[in-house]
Amino acid sequence: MQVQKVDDITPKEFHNEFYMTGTPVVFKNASKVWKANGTFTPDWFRQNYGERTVEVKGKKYTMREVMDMVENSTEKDPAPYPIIYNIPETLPELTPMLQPLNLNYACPNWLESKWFKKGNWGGVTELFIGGPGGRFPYVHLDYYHLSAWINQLYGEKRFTVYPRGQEEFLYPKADDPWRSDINIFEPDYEKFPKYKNATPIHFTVGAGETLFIPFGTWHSAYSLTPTISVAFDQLNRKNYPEFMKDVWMFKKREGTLRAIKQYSYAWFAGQTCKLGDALGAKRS
Ligand SMILES: O=C(O)CCC(=O)C(=O)O
Ligand SMILES: [Fe+2]
Repeated sequence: MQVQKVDDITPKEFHNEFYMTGTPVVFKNASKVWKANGTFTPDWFRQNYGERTVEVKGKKYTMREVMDMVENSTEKDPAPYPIIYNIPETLPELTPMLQPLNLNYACPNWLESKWFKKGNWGGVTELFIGGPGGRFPYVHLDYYHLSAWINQLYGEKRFTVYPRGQEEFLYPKADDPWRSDINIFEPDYEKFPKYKNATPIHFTVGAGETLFIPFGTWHSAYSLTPTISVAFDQLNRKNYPEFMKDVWMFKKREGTLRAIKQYSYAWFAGQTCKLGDALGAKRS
């Protein structure tokens, strides 16, 4: 299997060929509808948001320091990865440059409705910054079975995805079954012998390209150059049943009463969004 790169497909074609079948795909220029496309560069961030701070592994950095770090990053001595800015909270000025957030493909997206924005279940739009040698720390499934949209706006990242159904080769952690401890760069086959059967698919996503990772797809990323990307998540009736299971499982950690409350809320929000879909709600 390979990950296809597509250009100018219609939303309907995307829906039928990739969304419904849960197939990862790279759009060559879906993010051209965003002002951010072509604008986001290290210098642009230095000039406009140079003093905006972010915490990485317990240490605070300014945007200027972040950009210096990733531009000086090497495979031997990589900058920390990922460096993540929560856009609505720390860089809200970027939001108008990311419209329509759904790129006219990630529709419907219940995370854009006011019902789910109030919830506490991931789904925040994030700015990812990295440099050469930066590895996402583990192979994983995204929490809450959300589908992910990763928009590469500057530089190149190498992604690895696994066809669905290879769970047993990836050894999900007992206490955190969304993650694996396998180092995919140097797998320890003695510890993880079944990993030999896994068939990772590697591919590069370059500036202007967008990667769609359907829920339930194990994946990881590796920064090849200084990179800037914007990631957002998608929820709708397709991943909603799995989402609800995760809501229960995660909220249960905070106590049964809280789980019941949150689950009920998410159930109600889901019914409202289903109705909204049927009535053709515009959410962006
Ligand atoms: O580094 C990346 O772009 C991958 C990010 C990712 O998979 C995640 O945040 O869940
Ligand atoms: Fe992920």
